[in-house]
Amino acid sequence: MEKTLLIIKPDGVKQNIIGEIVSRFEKKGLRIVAIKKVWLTKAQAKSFYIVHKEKPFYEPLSDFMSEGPVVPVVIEGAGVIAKVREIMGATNPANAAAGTIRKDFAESVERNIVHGSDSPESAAYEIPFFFSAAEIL
Ligand code: DAT
Ligand code: MG
Repeated sequence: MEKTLLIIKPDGVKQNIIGEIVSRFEKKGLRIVAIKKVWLTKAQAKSFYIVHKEKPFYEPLSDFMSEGPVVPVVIEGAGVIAKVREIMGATNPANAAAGTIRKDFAESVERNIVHGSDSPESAAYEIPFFFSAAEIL
């Protein structure tokens, strides 16, 4: 079964909406197969987002992702990578569709509440970044 990595970013944790976000995926029939809370170091955040190392937003993004605890979540279901991206909404909340997580809660493109894997290749890097096989149930 397809799996993806979601992260509730520091702004989502601060807003106290972990349960609200997780329930949106459960209500769509997707299953939570792993979840934890961790506080990344800046070095860990940079390593997670290594694919963006040439982008102008790489440093501020890594600062933001290490400013407080985050909640990584592994979600499972048929077509889950695309479904989770749809429920999240567009990267920039100004462009996100009504009823998406980013439209409802994000303040800006820099602080946009959630991360979701964008492909099977990304998920294959991102899930083991946070979870061992024994933690995915
Ligand atoms: P997504 O998180 O929707 O997959 P992405 O992979 O292109 O988007 O970028 C990763 C994160 O980097 C994104 O969630 C927020 C930040 N980011 C992206 N584009 C940005 C921009 N133009 N300015 C500032 N931050 C940006
Ligand atoms: Mg991305």
